[in-house]
Amino acid sequence: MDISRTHLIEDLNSSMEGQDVLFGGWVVDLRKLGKMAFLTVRDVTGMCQVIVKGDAMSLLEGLNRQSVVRILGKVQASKAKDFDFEVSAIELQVLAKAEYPLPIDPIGRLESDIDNRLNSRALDMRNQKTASIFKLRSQVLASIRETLIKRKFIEINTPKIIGSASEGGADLFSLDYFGKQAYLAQSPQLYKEQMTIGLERVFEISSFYRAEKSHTGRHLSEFTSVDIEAAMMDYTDVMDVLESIVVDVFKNTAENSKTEQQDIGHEIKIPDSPFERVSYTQALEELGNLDIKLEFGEDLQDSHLRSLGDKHPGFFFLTDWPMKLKPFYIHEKDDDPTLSRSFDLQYGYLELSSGGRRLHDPEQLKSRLKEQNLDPASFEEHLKTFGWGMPPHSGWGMGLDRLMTVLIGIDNVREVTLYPRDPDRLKP
Ligand code: AMO
Repeated sequence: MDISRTHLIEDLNSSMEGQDVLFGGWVVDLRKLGKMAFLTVRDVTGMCQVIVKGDAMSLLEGLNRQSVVRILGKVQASKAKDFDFEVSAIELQVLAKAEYPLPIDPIGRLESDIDNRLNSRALDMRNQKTASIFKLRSQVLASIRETLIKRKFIEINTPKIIGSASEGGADLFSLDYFGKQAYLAQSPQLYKEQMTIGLERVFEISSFYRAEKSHTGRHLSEFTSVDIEAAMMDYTDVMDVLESIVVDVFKNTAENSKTEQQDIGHEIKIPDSPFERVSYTQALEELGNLDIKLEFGEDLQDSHLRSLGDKHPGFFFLTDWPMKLKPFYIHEKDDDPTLSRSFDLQYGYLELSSGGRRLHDPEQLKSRLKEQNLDPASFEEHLKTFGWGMPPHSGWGMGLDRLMTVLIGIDNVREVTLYPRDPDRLKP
């Protein structure tokens, strides 16, 4: 069966009157009026009206909406108010029938809740709002890659099946690996640091895994992380890289996704920069002024972050966290070793990214592991690379799913993840 097409729907226009075109798509709407029928057909690029008359009418018998058709037709002027041209079908081929009724209404006339849409996720992609979210996600990924490659970062792929934890012991999914204990990577932390030895500036965009029993709009068991690591950069340098990535994402999508913004009903606004920088110590003061008293060294809980977020509603960096709250690989400050060269990027209360300068001295790293009750022996493979001329380096990891929720102004990562995994969802 020939399934080729000469045009995508976005290529068709009223100046092509009289021209024969061959295109395909799914039937969004179908109205029969006596001896003729009006079809609205969509492909991924657009929608057009098709007039069917004569012999082809018999093919429409029992044809449900959302079925896939291929049409050979002639472009002509249209009297319809929504279309300035239409296609008069010469031949119509039904390539795939859709069943009736479908589990969700992909036109979105009947609103389905998120669980029903996730259960029929592939069909949900015919909902233009959903499709636009994932078209935007693709633009965001392209923008991030463009910014990083311009800055001489090299894209890498690190293993997801690993023999020891990258972020310490908690929240690990374990699995049987030919009789040995293995884990799903929580982050590319150790590998990306190692790569600075020869590649200097690396990045990875990939799925990582956290066995957190969290039921929130911002936690997934499998999330997409954008990670960078760079030799000869301090934490403030990689904060600048992060800020330019975020600003570029907003600029590129604001300009190049007018249709998508219309479909999702949200206008993307470019954030002001530079982003505000608030130190942990300042944050404690600000909370103190709100009568929320915290001791130095206490972690900021969700409620504290919400209070800070009310004061700083957009993007801001929270910097210089106490060392005791940070993972073993983070470097202390020279002037005050109780503080770290580290940061989180917040959007209001929401943590989008965390990162910092890393320890690169093998002896310091070994003692830090012991201080944190981690066994240097299980980090042997990692530690040995630090004797091979490990440059000073810094980096960060950013949750792409969380960034997407900010970009499109919603508060559930499940909306921006194709097939989300959380403690209650393993299928489809
Ligand atoms: P961290 O654990 O803070 O740091 O993770 C970095 C960012 O990843 C996102 N994230 C998540 N998103 C959705 N669901 C989750 N369960 C989830 N867990 C984390 C967040 C978070 O800010 N190795 C360090 C980063 C570094 O220092 O380079 C790390 O993994 O947006």
